[in-house]
Amino acid sequence: KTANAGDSTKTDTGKKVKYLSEPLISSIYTADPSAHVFNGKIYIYPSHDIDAGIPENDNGDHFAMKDYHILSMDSIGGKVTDNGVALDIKDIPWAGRQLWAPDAAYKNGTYYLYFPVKDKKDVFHIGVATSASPVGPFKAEPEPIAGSYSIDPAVFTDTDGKTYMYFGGIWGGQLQRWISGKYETDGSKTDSKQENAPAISCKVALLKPDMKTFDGVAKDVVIVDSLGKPLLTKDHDRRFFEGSWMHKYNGKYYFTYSTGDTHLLCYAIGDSPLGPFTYKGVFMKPVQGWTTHHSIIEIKGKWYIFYHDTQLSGKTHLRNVKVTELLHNADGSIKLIDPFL
Ligand code: FUB
Repeated sequence: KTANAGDSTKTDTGKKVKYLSEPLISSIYTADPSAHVFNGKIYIYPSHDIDAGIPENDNGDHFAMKDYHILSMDSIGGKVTDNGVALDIKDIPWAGRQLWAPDAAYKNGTYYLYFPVKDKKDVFHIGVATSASPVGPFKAEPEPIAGSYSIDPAVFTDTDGKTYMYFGGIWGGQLQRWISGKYETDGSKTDSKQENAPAISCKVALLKPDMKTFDGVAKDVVIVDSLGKPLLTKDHDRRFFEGSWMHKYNGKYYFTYSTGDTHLLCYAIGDSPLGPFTYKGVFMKPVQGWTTHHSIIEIKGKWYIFYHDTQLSGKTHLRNVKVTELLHNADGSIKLIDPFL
């Protein structure tokens, strides 16, 4: 498949539009791009979307991915290389199905790939695999990270060297089934069902220096409104759904995430990587396709957002990753991005 710069297409609403940016690669479908700068080069850790022939449903069964390919580029706008299979589901001893959005980190000569996958009982956990190369191949640990559950790991190393993992996603990501501390097999398919209660939070865990284990039990990433009150379950335009990321800008911690069924990317700012975070607003309008998932990096003094849409396929489970500049305003707010011109 090829994409021509400036292609216009019909969105889900039937309106003709032009995209803000073009797919980074069109030889395979890629999504959920977690970008990092290692040794001055850009590496993108995406999901590798495939058509497994599974009908679309609210559980996300149609996202039936089986391996990861890591993309690399020397600079924004430069050639994008697909570095081939970095990890295959068949080489993860505990995995059942659905390799979803991964992330990566580097420490002391080793690259760590963090990945969510359902175990053989169909319960999502997060695993870790290691390699001496940023593009793999990666070797998976025999078990998931103890105390991990749900999806969408996002790993952030602070300027003091401490590394945190943010994780979780409601609905198909199963986070709502862990409210009691144990997985409820017949639990809710969506959220807590308590409309006026605080929304289910993303989780955050400090990683031990080995980068493979949690240092204690994961905690809630609390998002409050301008009055200091936690966002509520019914607040679908603002509450956390999935796809978290963390970046630090001017000494403040920016927790960014997707609102899922309302298709927005939002941000909340805090004074600590553990929060609480005050909701600030939407920074990206809905993309084409149901899901929206991003990462944010700084390179050569500029900030960029990596994201995905469905420009190449028009199908929600066959996505393509993109990049565009992200601007912080003088007051610390993020300039709203419209993925369509
Ligand atoms: O790619 C599968 C799932 O779709 C991800 O885990 C979510 O964040 C959403 O993008």
